[in-house]
Amino acid sequence: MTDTLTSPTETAQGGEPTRTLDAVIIGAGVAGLYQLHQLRQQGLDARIYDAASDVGGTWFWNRYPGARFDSEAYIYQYLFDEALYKDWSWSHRFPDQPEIEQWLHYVTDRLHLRDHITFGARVEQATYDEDRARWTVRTDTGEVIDTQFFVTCAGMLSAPMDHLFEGQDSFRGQIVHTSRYPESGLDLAGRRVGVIGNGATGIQVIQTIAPQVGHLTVFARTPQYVLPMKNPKYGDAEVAWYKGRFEELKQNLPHTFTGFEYDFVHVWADTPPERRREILEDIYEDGSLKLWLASFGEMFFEQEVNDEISQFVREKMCARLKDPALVAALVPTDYGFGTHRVPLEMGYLETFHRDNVDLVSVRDNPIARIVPEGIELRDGTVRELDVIIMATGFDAGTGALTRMDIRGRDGHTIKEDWFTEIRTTMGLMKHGYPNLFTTAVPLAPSAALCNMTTCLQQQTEWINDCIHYIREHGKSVIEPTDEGEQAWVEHHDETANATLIAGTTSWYLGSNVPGKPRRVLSYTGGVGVYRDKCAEEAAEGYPHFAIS
Ligand code: NA7
Repeated sequence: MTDTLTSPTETAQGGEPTRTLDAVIIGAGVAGLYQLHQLRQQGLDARIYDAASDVGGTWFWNRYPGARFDSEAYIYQYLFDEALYKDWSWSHRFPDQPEIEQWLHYVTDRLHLRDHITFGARVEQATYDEDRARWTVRTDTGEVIDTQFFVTCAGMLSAPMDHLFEGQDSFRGQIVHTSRYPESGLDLAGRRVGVIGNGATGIQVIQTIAPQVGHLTVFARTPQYVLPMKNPKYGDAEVAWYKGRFEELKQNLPHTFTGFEYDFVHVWADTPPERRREILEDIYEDGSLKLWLASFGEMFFEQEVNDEISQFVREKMCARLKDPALVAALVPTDYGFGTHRVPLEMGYLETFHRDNVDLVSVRDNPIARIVPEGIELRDGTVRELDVIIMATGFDAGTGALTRMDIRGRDGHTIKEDWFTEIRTTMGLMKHGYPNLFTTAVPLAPSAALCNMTTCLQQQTEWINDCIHYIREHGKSVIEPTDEGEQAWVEHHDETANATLIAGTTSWYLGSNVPGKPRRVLSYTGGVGVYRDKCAEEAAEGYPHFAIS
């Protein structure tokens, strides 16, 4: 373990460091907390830096009305410690943000992590010094950290798309992105509120605030396939039931296709047509993401299967909508079910039947600008508003790191590299950036298609084992080879391009960010397969990496 006193060594860009560490971790969310715990357990002087004022990551920032899980709480869990799992009891199947935030406080305190986290410090810059084989990491609070390992646990959906419209600053009312919603909330009672966006976030906001506001105007562009959530309260019996399944979940979750407890058990081709409908009806009634993640796997690969399942979901949605204009604006017809992120909802569609709610389809008449009074559309009409809530999404997977200045070997910068082409080695490292480890970045399931706790535990454990291996073998530096990275990128693309997702347009391919190179962000070979490939790489002594 190195000393945390100021080192006399010069840092990469000159100047003495204010602190010397073995490992800097960015982010005190699900991944960062567990990474810190593991690295400290193996004896490293590791520290988290986080711009937030407390732990939580995604669950710190996303405190908008209605924010909640749509993974079942008992699987959105750490499974490395049975007592940690069993000593926390969830109140609902899909709890809300305040409870999730409290759970992460519980984890932090149980693992005694708080003293090893610097809050309120955003990492802005990091430079790799090849001669010293060390990183210099700089924060916006003036800390300069000299570290051997640099691990980013900065979240896949943490860089908000919050400056999208001309005139945003001219708005006379309040304007807020969902991931920057104030902790004290906003007073919406009696006010004219506009929500831009109807992705998973917008849907949660819309259904929650509609009864609270004076008038709600929803600006929706692309319709979403939605599934109704069933969210029972958990009493002692339910809590005992899921806790009793700890071992089973621990064995099962890491090996399913998406890190959920359920998997694709039905095969369309082997199922008689009348039975298919029964299966879909049955799974639909579960009130979870099961219809998407555990019905017929062929829906991701075969257009005809996808067409039939899409039609099933459309029928369910249409049956709940009274007005053909709402059907036209809210029910998707030009992409297939499951090829975009599927949101769970509670009364979202019925919200549009309320007298105080208006739907403005901005597909053919887009938002032109924000003006002092509200939102102006291309046809010149202005919707007057007191509050605008931007549920406009994130620069997913890459944004957290491209918004920092990260400089690797030979003048490589993450920003330039990923604006040219998005490449990683298994989403865990990147050629040109020795000793930089990444989580929740592209080309791994944790970039989108995963129950995040399952994937982040696996990634941080892989990183921890890798660092252990290097130290145990008397080595100090690891970096993926160019050929190794190329092999992973080719495998990723081959797998992704076989899916129907590859032909769509959403944040899954970075299409929501101007200039972002197009690539399916998430590895689509499955969580279990990905895990096996990562484990194989380690077991074989990291053949796609150079270690020195
Ligand atoms: P999403 O799913 O990226 O949704 C963003 C929404 O904002 C979506 O409806 C967009 O419409 C809309 N949007 C973005 N820009 C505009 C403009 N310029 N005009 C009108 N509408 C716009 O983000 P979420 O936060 O909902 O969800 C992200 C993930 O967080 C989610 O999948 C969960 O995993 C948690 P578009 O679809 O682009 O037409």
